[in-house]
Amino acid sequence: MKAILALLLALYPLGGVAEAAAAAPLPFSSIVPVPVTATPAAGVTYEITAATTIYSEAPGAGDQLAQLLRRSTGYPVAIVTSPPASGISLLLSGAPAGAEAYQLDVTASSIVVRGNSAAGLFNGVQTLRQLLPYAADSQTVQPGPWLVAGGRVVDQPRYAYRGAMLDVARHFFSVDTVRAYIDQIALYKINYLHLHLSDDQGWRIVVDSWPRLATYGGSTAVGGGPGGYYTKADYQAIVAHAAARNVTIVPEIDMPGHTNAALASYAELNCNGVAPPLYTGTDVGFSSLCTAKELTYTFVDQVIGELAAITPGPYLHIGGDEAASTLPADYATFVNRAQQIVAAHGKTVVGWHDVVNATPLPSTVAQYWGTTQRNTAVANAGRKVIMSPASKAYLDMKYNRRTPLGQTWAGTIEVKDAYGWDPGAYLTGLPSGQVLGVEAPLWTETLRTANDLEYMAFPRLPAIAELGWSPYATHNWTAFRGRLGAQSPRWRVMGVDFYPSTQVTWL
Ligand code: TNX
Repeated sequence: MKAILALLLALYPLGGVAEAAAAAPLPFSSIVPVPVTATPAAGVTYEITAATTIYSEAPGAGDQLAQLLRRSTGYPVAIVTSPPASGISLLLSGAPAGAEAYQLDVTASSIVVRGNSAAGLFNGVQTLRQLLPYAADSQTVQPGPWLVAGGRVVDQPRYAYRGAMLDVARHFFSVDTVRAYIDQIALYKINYLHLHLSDDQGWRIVVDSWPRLATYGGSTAVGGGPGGYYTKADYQAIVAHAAARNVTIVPEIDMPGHTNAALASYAELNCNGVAPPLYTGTDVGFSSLCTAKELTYTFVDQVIGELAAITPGPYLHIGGDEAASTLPADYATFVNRAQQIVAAHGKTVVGWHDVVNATPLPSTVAQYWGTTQRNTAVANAGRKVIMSPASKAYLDMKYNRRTPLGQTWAGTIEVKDAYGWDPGAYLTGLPSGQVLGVEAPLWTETLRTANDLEYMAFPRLPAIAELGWSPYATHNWTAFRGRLGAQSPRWRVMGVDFYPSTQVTWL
């Protein structure tokens, strides 16, 4: 046993990080995404004890931290009504400027998180979580000591939009699986979850005015499985779970292509009035709504209206990608009308970058999914862009040729590739101020289980999260791989499956 430990320490000489197992607090150098400034106070530690209490001016963040600590420490961790002299305080004052900014101060006697909003406090608590011993994420009571390294973190995001996308259409995922994914992405300060709710293989949300969309259009999946769909209550439960973790849901109804499930559910949506069969393969580009029929726009208005009514976030995604079965002029007509409908329901349009081929509204956001750095139509469109280049940010691409899951059409993406680009300078000619942020899409043609999702998302999702949060001046692969390697013990405690890339030294 001793020999194995000595061997491990010789193999992984990561100083403070390796010693964490022997009760030294986790170092500031293990935080992902790397903060703007993190200044350790040498020799100072705070110890969470049976006497530790929490005061919070944003109930959600305080309650969540208390629950986490109660579960794993077994201490009472009471919520108190004024800042404790020796304890944890989450304060809505004294924070650095910025809606999502926070400051974290750890001294020998207290932990203080300051933010200007609940979002700022939530972000600060995520940093604190990463400084807690790995065992703090356990579902059962663990032995202490519960030491937190002393010092100050002052931090704020580079981009307002830091997204993840989950394709629940190709394979359906339960509310519990989506909740778990939200918990995992929130730890890395991802603040938007885009749900791809409809595609050729399945329609996954109840629409009361078109009930067969879910009951028939949602009845299968890639490979012919049973499919499934969310009731409105399910969707609202996801929205609420996300909101409590500073994550805003962006629902997508993909149109006018990727619509076979809808066309199969209602014959009258087809130009020829004949419903095609349900589809369980993985081709793209073969289906289209009938852009010449007025009924199509009634359909879009009712679907978007019902979805907007249960979506508190500002964005509604209309897809618009790979509409190979829609003539270009019809595509423009359709997208232009669809975005007016979204606007009439009070939401801002997001569309895959193909929508620049129509006449995007000034507020329409284009999501770039290309595989190259050159796309002048997108760069010159004068619209905000979310960066999801498929050859960098697509979590469904294989890590290498031997990866059992995933696809390769945009290449293979190792951790270093996922990390190795600058969202602010990637698309040639796009002014850096036009970049709204980044998003890591997870398409699920080949993914069926929660484990499959985790294996493809981790460790690349934290890489994309860091590109979205941290100032580019901090970009450094060697430092990043060290921080990333320090995450794996927490993933093991949380039960998160991950790809143990050989590019990273895992603890
Ligand atoms: C392309 S990128 C698609 C999706 C597929 C994905 C698989 C984009 C907007 N559309 O329909 O699921 O590739 O990687």
